[in-house]
Amino acid sequence: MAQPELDRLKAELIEAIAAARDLAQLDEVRVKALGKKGRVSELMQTLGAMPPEKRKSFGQAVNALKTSVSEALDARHQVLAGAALVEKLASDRADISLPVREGPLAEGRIHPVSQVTDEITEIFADMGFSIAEGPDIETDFNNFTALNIPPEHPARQDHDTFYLPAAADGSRAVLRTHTSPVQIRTMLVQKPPLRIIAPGRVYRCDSDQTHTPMFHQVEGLVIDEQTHLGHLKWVLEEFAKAFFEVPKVKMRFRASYFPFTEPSMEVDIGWNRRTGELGKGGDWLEILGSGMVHPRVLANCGIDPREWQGFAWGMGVERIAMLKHGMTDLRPFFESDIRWLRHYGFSPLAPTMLHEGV
Ligand code: 2NL
Repeated sequence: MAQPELDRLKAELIEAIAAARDLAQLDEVRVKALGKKGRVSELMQTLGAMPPEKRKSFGQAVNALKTSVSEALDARHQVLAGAALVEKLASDRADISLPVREGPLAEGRIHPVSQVTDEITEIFADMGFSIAEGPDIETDFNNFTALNIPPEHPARQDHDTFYLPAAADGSRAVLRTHTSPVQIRTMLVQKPPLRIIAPGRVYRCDSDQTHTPMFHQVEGLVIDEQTHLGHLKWVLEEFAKAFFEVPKVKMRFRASYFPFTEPSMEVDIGWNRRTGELGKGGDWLEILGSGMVHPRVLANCGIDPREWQGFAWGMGVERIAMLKHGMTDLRPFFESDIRWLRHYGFSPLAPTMLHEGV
């Protein structure tokens, strides 16, 4: 190939470079010219077959062509890249008015059972109670016998107990039907005075509109030398004011029966059926059961009832959550329906509202 042909090729390639409208087209031109099988590379490959005297000058000419084409490609690349950037800046706008998408901490919700358990526990913790926990699978002694519910006692039937298969010695473990066994365990290993609160899951073989086979309780226990019914009433009144966030609460202590307390009392708070207000009004809502610890229960736990006395109470977490938050149905607590959770769940970022009314 002679110089005029090389010049023509150069002109042709330079024209193609100038004609490239964008970076993709320019790259096509680059590959066709300088790529492995491109026009310039093809010329380079012909060098080997040339006589040495021609090879040198032709090689220099092809190299010059290659340099010119490379420079033209670079220059065009700069122009096209600049134009591409200008276009991107013009079209690619960040919409800074777009709201930030909420992360898991803002979008997740705390289940009402967790929220209400924490609120109850915190109120008693503020009064000086310690939190005690125990296993869901209990011995028959801790769940029943120690609590003055011997094997033939009719209250065993009321509890609708889930029994585990009998062990080799004939003993049968149970799913605890209340969190009282946690208090029994504490009394068996700690010396009084005691002030403990026992939150947790409990199980009863019962399932309908108002009962689920698993639910939650918080129980409380005070053991001291002189502690009496007046202390029980004060503690529960302070609790009701803090929990229901009211400065005053109308309360009623109604005589009742539990095998593990004597006397036993159910506690109601005032309720205005029309407005839904809690703490006042002409109607009553039961919130918990309570009483003075039965002397036999103390004796069963190695505590001398002539030296010590105490009071205890127990409340259902779902029930008290429903009262506070105007929920009408128990079942959605355990259905994991995201719409219910969004509606009734609590934001982890919301400040706590405890003691507002106190
Ligand atoms: C209720 C009633 C109650 C207790 C629980 C208790 C525990 C010990 C000794 C004596 Cl170790 N009592 N707990 C006392 C009275 C009532 O619960 O209706 N709960 C939902």
